[in-house]
Parts: sequence; C-alpha cells; structure tokens
Amino acid sequence: MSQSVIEHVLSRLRETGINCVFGVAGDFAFPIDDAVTANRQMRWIGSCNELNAAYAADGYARIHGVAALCTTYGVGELSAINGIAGAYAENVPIFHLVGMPASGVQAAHRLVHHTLGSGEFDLFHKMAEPVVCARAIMTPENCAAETERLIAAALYHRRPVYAGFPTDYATSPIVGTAQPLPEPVSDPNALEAAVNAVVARIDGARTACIVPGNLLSRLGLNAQATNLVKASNLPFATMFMDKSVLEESLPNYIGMYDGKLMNEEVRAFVEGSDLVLGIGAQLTDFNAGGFTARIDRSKSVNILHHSVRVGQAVYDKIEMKDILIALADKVTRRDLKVTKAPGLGKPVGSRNEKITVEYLYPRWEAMLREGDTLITDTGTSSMGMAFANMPKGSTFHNQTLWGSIGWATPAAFGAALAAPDRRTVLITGEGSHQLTAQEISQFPRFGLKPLIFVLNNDGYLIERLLAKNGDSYYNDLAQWNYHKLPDALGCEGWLTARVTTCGELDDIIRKAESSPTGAYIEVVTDRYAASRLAEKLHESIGSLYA
Ligand SMILES: Cc1ncc(C[n+]2csc(CCOP(=O)(O)OP(=O)(O)O)c2C)c(N)n1
Ligand SMILES: [Mg+2]
Repeated sequence: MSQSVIEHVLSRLRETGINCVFGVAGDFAFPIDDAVTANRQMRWIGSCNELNAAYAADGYARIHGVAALCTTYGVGELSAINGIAGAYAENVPIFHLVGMPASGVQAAHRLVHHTLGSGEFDLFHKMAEPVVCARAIMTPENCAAETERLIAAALYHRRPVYAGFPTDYATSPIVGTAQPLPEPVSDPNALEAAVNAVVARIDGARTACIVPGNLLSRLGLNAQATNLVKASNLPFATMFMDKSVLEESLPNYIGMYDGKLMNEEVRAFVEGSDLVLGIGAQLTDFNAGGFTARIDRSKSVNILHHSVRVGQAVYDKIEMKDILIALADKVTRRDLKVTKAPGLGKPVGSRNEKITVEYLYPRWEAMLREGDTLITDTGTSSMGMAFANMPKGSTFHNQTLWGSIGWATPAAFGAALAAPDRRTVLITGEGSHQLTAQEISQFPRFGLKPLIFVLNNDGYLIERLLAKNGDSYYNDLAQWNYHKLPDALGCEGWLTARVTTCGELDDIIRKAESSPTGAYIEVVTDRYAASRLAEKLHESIGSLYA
C-alpha cells in the first residue's frame, strides 16, 4: 500500500537526518502527531508551548543541523512564528509542519475553531511567508514534488520552511513520485577563477586574517574551515554571533573582534590587515560593536554560501564547501606571529564579598570544560561570556541577530537533546528566563542533566544601560524565587541554590561539577553589575537609536 501524505513527508525528513519532531499537539495536527508517534524512527518532543517548541527546535538544529516542529492551526503556528523568524534570521533550517482543517471545511468556509470566524483559511500560511524560504499546502497530488522542493530549499538557504497539512489530505495515500532535487554544485570555471583570485589576494597581503562566520556551523563545514586555517596558518578573530565556530583553543585564535568597543589589539590587527578573509561573517550591529567596525571592502574577501566576493568583484555559482577545500590545498603556509587571545583572567574577589563582575565572568570561564555546549541569552551575561576563551570542542551559542529574550532556555533543552553526551550549560538573565522558564521541565523528562545559571540582577540590566533613565520601572521585574522553580517544575532532586557571595558561587560550581543531577543556580548580583561590553554599549550605542 502506498504511504500517506504525512508518512511520506516523515520518511523523507528521516532521510534528511531528522529523527524527532518538537511541538504541541492539537486536533488539526493529530494526523501529524499520530504519524510521528507511529514511526519507530521518530520521537515526539512535546513542549509547554509552541514558542518554546520553536526555540527548542532551533537549539537542536544548531547542533544537529536540521530540526522539525509541528504545531496546530492558527493558535499554535502563530505562537511559534517568533521562533521561526529567529531561525530564518540566523540560518537555522526548521521544517515547520502545521495541521490545518480538512479540505472540505476550508472549501465550504465553515466557521471552525482556531479561525478568525471569517471563513478564510489562507491567512496564517501567508503570515509565515516572510519568515520561511519556501512553503506549501500539501495535497496527495503535490506531496511528492513539494516535499522535495521544501527539503531542497531548507538545505539550500539554511532557513525554515512551512508545510500545511489539511487533516484529510494528511492521511490520504500519496499520488505519484518525485526524485530528490540535485544538490547545488560549483561551476568549475567560476571556482577556479575565484580560488586564483583569493589565493592571489592572500599571497599579495603582507598581513592577513580570517573572520569566520556561523554559517560554517550551520553547514557543518567547521572542519574544512579549520583545515584552511591550519594550511595557511593565518590568524583568525571572531565576532559575537560567530563565537566558537572555529576552535578557540587553536593557536591562530587572536580573540573577539568587536569594532572599537572591545579588544583594541584585535581591532587594530583586523582593521590594519592588508586582507580580511571573511567566511560568511556579517557586520550586524552587535557583531560589529554597534557599527564601530571598519573593514575596507576593497581589502576584504567574503566567502558566502553560494558565491564569493573578492573586493568589489562577485563570483557566483560557488559552493562554500568547494572553495574552502580548494583554498586549503593551494594556500601558502605562513609563520604565525600573533598573540593568542588572553581570556578573562583570574576571578577577583574574596569569599565573603558579594559577587562582582570581576569575579563572576572569570569564574564562569574557569568552569567551562572541553566539549561543553554553552547557551546564552540576550542580555549582559552573554556579552560577558563572549570574551571567555572556550575550551577545546566546546561551543558557544547565542541568538545575536534576532535577539528574542527567552530563546536560550528552550534552546538549551533542544541543544542538550541533540548532544546528550555533552554537558549543556545555560547562562541566562532572569528577565529573559521569565519568558520561557517552564521549559526546564523538559530536561528531566528526557533524562538530561544541564547546568543552569540564572543571573538575577533585579531587572533588565541591558535595558537599564541603554534606556534614557535606567531606573524607569519598565525595566523592573516581579521577583521570583528562581531556585525553587526546578522542584515545582518536575526537576526533582536537582542541585539548586541561590548564591550571593563569591565563596558561595565557587562552592556551588564545584558541587555542580560532580553532581549526578541537573543543577540550577540563581546568581545574585547588584542591579548595575554589568559586563564590560554591556558598559561599552551603554557608552557608545546612541548612534544606533538616533
Ligand atoms: C522577546 C523580546 N522582548 C523584549 C526584548 C527587549 N529586551 C532586550 S534585552 C532585555 C532584558 C534582558 O534582561 P535579563 O535577561 O534580565 O538580562 P540582563 O541584561 O539583566 O543581564 C529585554 C527586555 C527582546 N529582546 N526580546
Ligand atoms: Mg536581569
């Protein structure tokens, strides 16, 4: 018997590397939910709400490469749309499967639940259009071809796609077949021309450096880019949203580049280089130190996903993977004459003192272990941790461009699920955490034992620093007993604490390191204890809002 529409889609997603579907169930989505749970190679990962499910899928895909999300019509998909938009902005491919009312219900414009009562059924997938790179409403007749189109689009653009499933169509047998679409290949002539142009630029440069972008991680090309670094022995500097995309433990890593705001030596080196070789890096506001970065376009090359820019010239039809491999083969190896990034240094503070920035961030850096997955939310703590040196094999994740607070808590769950053998560390501000805190309940459901830090600085500190009047009460929060949440949310037996002094923080980190359970630590600091980058943004960001 032929497969049903949804069975076919799931089996093709399985072949694309997807083995679980995040989401929240709903009656219009039951055919999808039933098919996922009936499929022995798929797992259903239920979340507390659809926004959290989208963030969890995003975190999962950042580690695993791709993810799937399933929500119900209207109420579910619209709750997820912020998470989908973030995935779009940050090149995270998520297959969003949406259950819809049956085709006959739609055709008859019936007044059913989860609609606006207007008899219109095409509103919500139209709303999704700007935040997905392809969308389709699946029917038995179009399913085979549309599935291939959606998969190819998601992988080509590394962005979300939307598939709507009217309930009756979802379970109908699929009609016809379709072949997977071919993967893009580089044009050999364009590739050769671009390789020669880039090699000539590198060879002609007295000083050069690499600025790698997070697309490398999204495309799983970290190893190829590392080979290029090793073959050329060029130094590299990284911007905020790209942090740890290449191993910071390499001797070539000179530190974080953040325009004029931080690390003056790194800025001078990057901006003073005869050549800056970007690999998909983007000069967004928070990457480029509030637009204080100055990289002369004529002195830079940027290797993009499907093209290469050399100065003002653009070479099309070139896949990033191909040119990275070709360049590693052809570049001349140089002597490395740079100083490695120093990191944050030693924690400063004595045991009975309250926790200061000078103690907290170096102590967090010292806690990081090889292979850790560190997820940080928008706010002052991610800006502090961006300058920590990451140990070998550990990765740093942050939603720097989209910057939707609350992302990190569910994303940490998704990331932990994608790499259960690694330690997942979540560092979030308490304001961000309040948006999605209930998602910590998923960790024990799936046997995961994260290490969670909630920085309680009595409000939205980054906003206090950026607002006209920091003490405006719109930056205040309801005070929660954060460390009591795990117990209420099903994380029974976890190590939990609220720490206010350096000694308490040090002790609990040591305890957490050997704890066989998850750990949840509320770290209390002063209201204005801000990491250095946050302070600097405060001093210089005015131009962004003018
Ligand atoms: C969904 C969403 N709502 C509002 C904002 C605006 N915003 C940016 S940072 C921030 C406060 C973060 O506070 P917290 O997590 O406590 O971190 P802190 O800066 O205090 O360390 C807010 C409200 C946002 N980025 N995303
Ligand atoms: Mg805060």
